[in-house]
Amino acid sequence: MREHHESRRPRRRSTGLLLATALVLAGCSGDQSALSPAGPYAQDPHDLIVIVTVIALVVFVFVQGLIIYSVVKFRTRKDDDGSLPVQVHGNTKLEIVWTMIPAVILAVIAVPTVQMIFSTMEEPEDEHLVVEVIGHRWWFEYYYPDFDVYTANEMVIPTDTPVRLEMIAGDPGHSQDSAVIHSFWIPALAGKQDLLPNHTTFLNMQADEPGTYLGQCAEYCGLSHVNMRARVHAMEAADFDQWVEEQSTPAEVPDGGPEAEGRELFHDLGDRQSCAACHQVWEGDGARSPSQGPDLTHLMSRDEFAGAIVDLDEETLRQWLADPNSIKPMQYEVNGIGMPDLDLTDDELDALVAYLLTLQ
Ligand code: HEC
Ligand SMILES: [Cu+2]
Repeated sequence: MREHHESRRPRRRSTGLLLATALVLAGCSGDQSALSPAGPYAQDPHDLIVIVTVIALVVFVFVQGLIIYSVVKFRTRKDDDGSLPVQVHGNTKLEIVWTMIPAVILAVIAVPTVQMIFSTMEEPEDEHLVVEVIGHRWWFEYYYPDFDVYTANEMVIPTDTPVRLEMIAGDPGHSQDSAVIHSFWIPALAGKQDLLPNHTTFLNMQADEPGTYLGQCAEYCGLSHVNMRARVHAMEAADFDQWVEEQSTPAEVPDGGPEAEGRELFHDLGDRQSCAACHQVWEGDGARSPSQGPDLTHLMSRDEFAGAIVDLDEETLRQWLADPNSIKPMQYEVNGIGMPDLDLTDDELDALVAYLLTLQ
């Protein structure tokens, strides 16, 4: 029995290893992968990855080949008398050669790599769209300066147009000096670039085809780093123009019912902090301005919320308002980061959710 068990174990282990390897490799392509580029600013780095990998493979096969050759050729034979082979020291020619080869390979790879780093960041020559990306704990805010449009979590872009991201990190209502570094990465559309406090960084992005491209914050940024995702919806130019049109329209003011009650509460929660203190619902008067939390003017035009981690519907919205920490651990009580739990009553929740659902 015991023997039987022992003999089976290695086999099972290798099957597990094989499965694990297959799973890991399966993760290399698909919705969120630099190996499935969907635009020029992702295609060029991808091609560079392929070239570097091929060079590495050639070196690997060559070196491994030499090792295997030596192991086989110079193995201990039956008639071996146990004496050491001739010892060779300090062959200057050889040493220069095997120092030069890697140095030359690295120098050759460095040229396109450095060029690539610049080309993915410098201002595109073609007409392009500018989107400001602001990394907050723990969600991405997007501002379109050309249209004065704010949105969050889901960026919308036209296809076949270079998009220039101007990126910075910061938590509204807090000093820039307390902000943390984030990193914006939509692998199928662009390279990866850090968002820094007090310093703007740039990244170019472009989608060839309409679709939804997934990404996330790629730099550890605290408690809810894992809950900081991003997605990009790319659409044909006409659809994009329509989206801009909709986003530039002020929110409608409900004229009665629980929706109107919800709007009242949104602006006034008695001795608790009002929603409007942190969220903008732009009703057409004055300029739009950034707020501490995501702009909610057209909240319901988005698919998910809270850092693009949950589907946006009536039920999840209600849960978020009732107990935001149950969806996303935040630190509001500790350092004012994130969305506070406002101890809303059931009636208040009903009215607020009814109101939020009107923000199409
Ligand atoms: C102290 C500031 C603050 C107050 C007050 C506040 N929120 Fe928030 N809210 C936030 C922040 C910050 C986020 C983003 C949290 C995250 O995703 O990490 C958020 C997220 C949200 C979201 C999700 C938006 C999205 O696109 O991800 C909704 C909806 C929302 N709040 C509604 C409300 C409502 C309704 C109230 C009033 C009952 C309210 N908030 C009060 C700061 C606040
Ligand atoms: Cu982050």
